[in-house]
Amino acid sequence: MRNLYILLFSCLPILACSQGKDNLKDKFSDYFLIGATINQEDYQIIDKDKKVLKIVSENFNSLTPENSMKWMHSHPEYSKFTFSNAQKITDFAKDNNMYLLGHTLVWHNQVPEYISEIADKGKFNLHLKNHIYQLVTRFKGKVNMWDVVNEALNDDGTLRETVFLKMIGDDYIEKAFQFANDSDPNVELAYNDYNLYKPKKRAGAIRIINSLKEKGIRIDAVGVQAHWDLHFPSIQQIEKTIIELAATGVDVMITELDITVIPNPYELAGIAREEFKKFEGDKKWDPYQAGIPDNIQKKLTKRYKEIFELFVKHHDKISRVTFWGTTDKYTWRNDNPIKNRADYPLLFDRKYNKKPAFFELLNIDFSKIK
Ligand code: 9MR
Repeated sequence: MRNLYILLFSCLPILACSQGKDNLKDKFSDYFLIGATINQEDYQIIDKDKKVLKIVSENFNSLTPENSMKWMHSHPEYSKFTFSNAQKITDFAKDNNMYLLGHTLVWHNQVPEYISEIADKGKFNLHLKNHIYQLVTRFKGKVNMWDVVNEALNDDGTLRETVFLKMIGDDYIEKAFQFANDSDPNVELAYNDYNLYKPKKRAGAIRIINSLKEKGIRIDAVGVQAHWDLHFPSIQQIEKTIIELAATGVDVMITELDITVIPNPYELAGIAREEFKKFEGDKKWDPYQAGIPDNIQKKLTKRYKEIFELFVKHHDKISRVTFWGTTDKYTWRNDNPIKNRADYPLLFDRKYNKKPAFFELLNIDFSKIK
C-alpha cells in the first residue's frame, strides 16, 4: 500500500520526477510523502494567503487540515455539521494531487461544550458513531487516511481521562476504529500521539495497536507527532521509537514535525493555562523577537539534517513525513501556550523565504546514508 501511494502521489507529473530536485516532494519522492498543514484559525490561510498555498503546492504532496476537520469546527452543535473550510482544503488537495489526511475524529481537545452535557451513555455512544460516520462518509474517496483517535495516552502509558473514556469506557478506541472502518472500509486508519519517544507512552501505543489487531479491528498506521526541539528527543530515541512502532506491522508516519528553538514554558508544569498570560512579552520566554540568531539557525539546520537522514535510513518503515505548518509566520508554536512569541520551527521564514534548513535537506546525499 505504502509504495503504491508514494508512486501515485509523488511521481505526478512524471516530468517533475525526472528533473532537478529543487523542492521537497521531489527530493524525497523515492522515500516517503512530504506533507504540510493548512490552517483556518485566525488568519484563514485557505482563503487569504495565496503565497502559502504556492509554497504548499510546490513542495508538498500530502496535506493535513490543521483545524478544519476537528469536532468543534466540523460538528459545532449537536445536529449541525459545517464543512465549508474542510471542503476548501479538500478541493485544494485534489487540485494538487495530494494525499489528504482527515485530522481528527476523536480527540479530547477542540470539542464543543455540548459533548460533556450528554448525560446518557447510550446516547453518547450513538452520537460518537454518528460523528464518525458523517465525517468519514462526507470525505469518502477524498481523505486517504483518518487520524481516528488522537492523544489518548498519558505519558505513563495509561489512558487519558477524557469524556470518551468516561462515557464509553476502556473500549472507546476499539469502537472508534470499528465505526470508522464500517463507514469506509477503504480509507486508511491511524492512531496519532506525541511523546512516543518516552518508553512508557510508546508501550501504551503499542498496546493499543496490538489489542486492535488481536480483536481483528483494522489499524493501518501510527502517527508520531514530532513536536520536538533542538536537543530532545535524541536521534537514538527517535530511532528506537521508529523501530519499535514499526515492529507492530503498521506504517509509521511522522505527522506533526516542527522544531521549536525558544524556551519551553511547559517546564512551568502545573500552572493553569490562563496563567501563561502573565509571561506575554517576557524576554526569558520569548528571546528572539528581533530575529533568529545565526548560531540558533545553524543548530536548527543541523538538527533537521540529522533527523531527515534518520528518516531516510528507515524509509522502509516510514510512509509520510508531515510538517505541522508551512511558514514560521503561522506556526501554532508562536501562540502556545504564551501568545505572540516568535518561534522558528519550520523550513520557511516569516517572509515566506526558504531557510537554510530547507536547502540542507535538498542537499542530503542519499548515497552516504547507511
Ligand atoms: O496547530 C493547531 C492549533 O492551530 C490549534 O490552536 C491547537 C488547539 O489545541 O491544535 C493545534 O494542533 C494540534 C494537533 O491538532 C494535535 N497535536 C498537537 C497539535 C499542536 O497543538
